[in-house]
Amino acid sequence: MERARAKEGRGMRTLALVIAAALLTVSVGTLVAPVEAAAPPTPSYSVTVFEVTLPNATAPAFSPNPVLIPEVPIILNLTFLNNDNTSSTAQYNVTVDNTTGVPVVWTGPLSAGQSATVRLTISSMDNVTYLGTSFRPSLTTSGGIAFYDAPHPAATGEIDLAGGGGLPHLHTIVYGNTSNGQPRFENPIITLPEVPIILNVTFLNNQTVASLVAHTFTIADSKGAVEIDSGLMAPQQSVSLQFTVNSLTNITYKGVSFVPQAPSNGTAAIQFYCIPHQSLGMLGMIVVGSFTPPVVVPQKGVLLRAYWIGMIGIAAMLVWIGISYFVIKSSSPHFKDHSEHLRKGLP
Ligand SMILES: [Cu+2]
Repeated sequence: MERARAKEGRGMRTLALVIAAALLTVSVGTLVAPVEAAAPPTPSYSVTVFEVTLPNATAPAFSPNPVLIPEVPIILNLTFLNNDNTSSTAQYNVTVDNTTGVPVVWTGPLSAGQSATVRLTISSMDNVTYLGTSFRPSLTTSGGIAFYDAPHPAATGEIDLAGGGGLPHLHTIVYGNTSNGQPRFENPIITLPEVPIILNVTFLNNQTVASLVAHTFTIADSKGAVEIDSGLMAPQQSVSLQFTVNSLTNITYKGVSFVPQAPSNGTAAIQFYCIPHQSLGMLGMIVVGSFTPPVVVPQKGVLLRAYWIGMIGIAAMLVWIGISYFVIKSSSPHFKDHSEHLRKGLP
């Protein structure tokens, strides 16, 4: 009888040890297993590219060119606008070929005033995904992703990574015109992907020749003194101005640096304006980025894996307490089977 009981006690202890070891293994295994982090969302960047044939130009051109993206991977929302005068019958498009010369991205033909947006996931300069298809884009000699207007092959452009190496360079066209009877810049916001940057602005007075309305593209310093000025441009005249935007509070033009005027409403931007129509609201601004960094929503509570580690830990502890109880009880010399108690009439 005593021997059987001792054997039972040993069996109990062995069983307890096996269970404890199993639980410990599970707990440690769960703790050691890496918590997989969710892949960071891809940031997005929106830019509008105009294609226009400027007065006295022999071929249409893209603006801005290059299209600068702040980083890769990125989702580029590229809006393409045929910005020719509505009297033009030319149809433009944006096309991106793969390395074997097959067009993969194509906006379709767009008449003057029409626009289309393509959404490109640029994983790297060698990998672009469009409409679910990944391909290796044709690159320019400077390493940018090449695009062109299929019926007007002289119009070429590229998508480049801003930064790296020397200062990035952005060329853009700003149009002066009349909108709803008011003198206005057609595209009043120049978006820079980053600063410092060399900005080349081609200013075109897009009024009809018959209108006789002249405009300027002007940037003043913080005290209101004119620093960069196109001079009065007659309708359909254009001029290019190049300056370095070191920051939104520092511009270098022709070797002279100055603090540019900011919009009066306090926006972090550089204001530009038309001298004769400033008081009528012919204003524009240069900003940094319509770049949307990925939004990581902070989550309440704990990660599911951490939750289960906790639950398993608590369960393992409770089970271990229970096992300990039986181990201690069965190894005690005072141990009596409960049925023995009952037989003797004890509680
Ligand atoms: Cu004006």
